Amino acid sequence: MKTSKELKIGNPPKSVAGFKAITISIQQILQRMPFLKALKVLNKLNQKNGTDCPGCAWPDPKHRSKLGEFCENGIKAIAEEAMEAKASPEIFAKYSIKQLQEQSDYWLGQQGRLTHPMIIRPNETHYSPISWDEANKLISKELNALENPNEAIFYTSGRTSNEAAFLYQLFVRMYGTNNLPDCSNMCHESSGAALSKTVGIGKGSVTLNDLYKAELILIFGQNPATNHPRMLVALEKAKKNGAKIVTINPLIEAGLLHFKNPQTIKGISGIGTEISDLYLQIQINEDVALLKAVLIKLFEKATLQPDIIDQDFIQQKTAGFDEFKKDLLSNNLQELIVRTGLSEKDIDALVDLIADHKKIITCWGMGLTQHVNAVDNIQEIVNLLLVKGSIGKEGAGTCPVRGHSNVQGDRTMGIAERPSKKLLDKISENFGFTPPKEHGYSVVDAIAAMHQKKAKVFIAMGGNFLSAAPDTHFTSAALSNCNLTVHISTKLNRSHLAHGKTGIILPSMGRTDVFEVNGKPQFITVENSMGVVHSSKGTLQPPSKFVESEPIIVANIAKATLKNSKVDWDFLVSDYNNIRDLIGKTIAGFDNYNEKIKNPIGFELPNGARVGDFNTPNKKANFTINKLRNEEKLADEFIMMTIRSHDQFNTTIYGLNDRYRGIYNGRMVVFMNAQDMLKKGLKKGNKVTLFNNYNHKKREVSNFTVVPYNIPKGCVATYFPEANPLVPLELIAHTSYTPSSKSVCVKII
Ligand SMILES: Nc1nc2c(c(=O)[nH]1)N[C@H]1C(S)=C(S)[C@@H](COP(=O)(O)OP(=O)(O)OC[C@H]3O[C@@H](n4cnc5c(=O)[nH]c(N)nc54)[C@H](O)[C@@H]3O)O[C@H]1N2
Ligand SMILES: Nc1nc2c(c(=O)[nH]1)N[C@H]1C(S)=C(S)[C@@H](COP(=O)(O)OP(=O)(O)OC[C@H]3O[C@@H](n4cnc5c(=O)[nH]c(N)nc54)[C@H](O)[C@@H]3O)O[C@H]1N2
Ligand code: SF4
Ligand SMILES: [Mo]
Repeated sequence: MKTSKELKIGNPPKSVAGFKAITISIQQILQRMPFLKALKVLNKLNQKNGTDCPGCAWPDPKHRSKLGEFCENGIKAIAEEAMEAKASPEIFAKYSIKQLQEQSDYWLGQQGRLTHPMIIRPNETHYSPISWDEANKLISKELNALENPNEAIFYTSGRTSNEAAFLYQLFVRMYGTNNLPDCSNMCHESSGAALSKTVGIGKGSVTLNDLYKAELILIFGQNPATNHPRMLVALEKAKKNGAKIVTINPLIEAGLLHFKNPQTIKGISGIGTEISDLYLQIQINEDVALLKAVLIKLFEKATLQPDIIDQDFIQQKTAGFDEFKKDLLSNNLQELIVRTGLSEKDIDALVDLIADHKKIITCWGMGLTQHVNAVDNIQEIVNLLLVKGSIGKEGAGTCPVRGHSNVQGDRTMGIAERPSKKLLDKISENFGFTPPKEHGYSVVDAIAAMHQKKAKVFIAMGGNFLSAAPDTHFTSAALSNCNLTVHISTKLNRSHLAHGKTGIILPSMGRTDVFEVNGKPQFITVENSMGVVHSSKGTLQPPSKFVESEPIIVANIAKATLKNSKVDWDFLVSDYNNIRDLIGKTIAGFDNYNEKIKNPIGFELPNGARVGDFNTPNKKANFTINKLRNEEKLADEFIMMTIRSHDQFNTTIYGLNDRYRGIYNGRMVVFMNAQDMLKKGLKKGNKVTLFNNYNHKKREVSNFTVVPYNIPKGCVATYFPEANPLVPLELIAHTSYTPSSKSVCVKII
């Protein structure tokens, strides 16, 4: 990829995937590795007893396609992880930190896999190699020098396996803190908070089979063609079975219009499926207004057709209905409709579909979870499902579509800054120590604590904390304040360049790497977005003999750090079955883990909401009263959402195109409504600065190119992470503390 090419602004296509997805995937992988290596890894990708795709958390169907059970972005994820290039010590000797900081995220990724543990000591300009032993000693020394274990922070990103995550949280709690912020804090935390409170489980309730059986599927704030491409295969199947699909999204996302399935001859030859029957181009963060308007209209309609509401379900299974309905009806319907920016006719069409169907699934992504009132968004969705009795039965329920391939598993394994009493009791029972009860830092708290020098050691199990977090410059200063930063990583990224006084990078194996302990091949396990746990093993030789697997990295840090540890870390990592035995004893649903995992399609974890068993304190599904968006926006401001392009996985930039939005060779763009552009005297291709003034602090990014786009007036979109310097640390969702990175007020000049 030559970055010197000029930005090209074209038209978004009317259809996605098809033959082009295949050719682009092949191109991407062959740019990064030889043909035979590519064949070897793809042959096992998402197959039974094969390698779990390191991309998103979309589940695998029971029957796997012979044409390959993966998508274009799965191939890109594999290509990026298993690429031939190596970020070896020579690269670090050649470039100083300052020089590396000047490079793009794309360039950093293209340097290849990390091969050696590296260190940068106080006042040094370059990273240099260090032995594992020395690195572990140094980490242990810094951790043990802290006055209080709460001065250390242990971040996790969602690619980490169940085994590594379990050991990591155990080590951190034995060390003495619950400071376990996780990438979910920036992602589906709002879903977890809303769903635990309302239906008693912080995960979705549906399975793939439910999607195939649904009559109506509502897709809120999600772009599956890019972020969960095989979801389109499931949606295609649902449509074939008669389901209607409604999309609620400020942007027209091409993949939600029309899909040509590249896993079928029909799709390759150009015949596809219309996905959305109704497309509602809502104003950013007015989903609560839409849901309230829909519910009011549904109740109006029910006066003539009472059976469109499930009275029996409401009576037997729920609590709080009367208060909810009273509050709902106190809203002014016309005001709600105006807020959404939608026509009443479109809202009526949605109401008719909801009234006419009994099996409804709501899917959602970051378009709902990253707002100040994100938890309200999801709770209002639950209200709708409860009114319809559309949860706890086949073909109906909640479907928060998770991001990272094992983000749900990491949480299940106990990566939680606010752990449940049940988990802590089990840990205490099984491991003979009293784990800390005090809540730890979430991502935003962790940044504030490092900035205030209340936290002094930062350790990251994967991820790219600096680029993923809000308020990039503030976060960078926070990390640099630390005495020690440690990144357990597969690839070089920007977080490594905002190191503490001492910075360490520990090179980790990834999903595609094959590994043995004492000559015995090992596998790891993961949980997908629908609560199915299955095994995964790699097929490729790791990039160097100095690269270690995550469980072994954790065990060695734990061994070096903990004095008189009651856990035999060497025994645990001598065979990963030993770790799974302990998980089985500690985490609900994992009894007989080593037996159950032998099933090539894995096993389903218990899920009360799926069967209508609501594990809330009152054992009912709870209606809630939810807030509308109430942040101020000045007349000359826009609401900005930060979204993903088709050529990235979070902060990993695969390339500079976003072909489903017609963008080529660039990422510094701002998508704007043409009428807004006219009003501001802006033309396609103009360069602008975006800024805001939250809490009287100016945050700014410049040199963004204006792109006219089909987006509601008053709304703009930019790419994450380029626009993250504009997201204020303090703009967070209530209850979940998730950064509000989908509704940031900005001015444009
Ligand atoms: N290829 C690829 N796959 C990925 C990722 C990746 O970066 N690349 N990331 C992974 C991760 S960690 C995650 S969490 C998921 C993310 O998957 P998505 O949730 O699909 O991610 P986003 O790109 O953030 O897109 C959010 C969508 O929400 C819409 N939206 C924004 N604001 C609002 C709003 O107020 N209301 C409504 N109704 N819609 C809104 C946007 O227009 C956009 O279509 O994908 C995962 N999969
Ligand atoms: N403005 C804005 N900000 C956002 C978002 C947004 O929509 N808008 N989305 C948020 C969301 S949903 C999420 S999930 C976060 C993502 O936040 P993170 O999970 O922290 O970020 P990633 O970009 O996924 O992390 C990529 C890095 O992980 C490392 N890595 C990859 N695979 C492995 C592995 O197998 N093992 C180890 N040890 N390391 C590995 C590599 O070094 C790579 O550079 O970002 C959030 N930030
Ligand atoms: S849908 Fe997600 S998990 Fe499946 S192959 Fe594509 S990126 Fe990988
Ligand atoms: Mo995510």
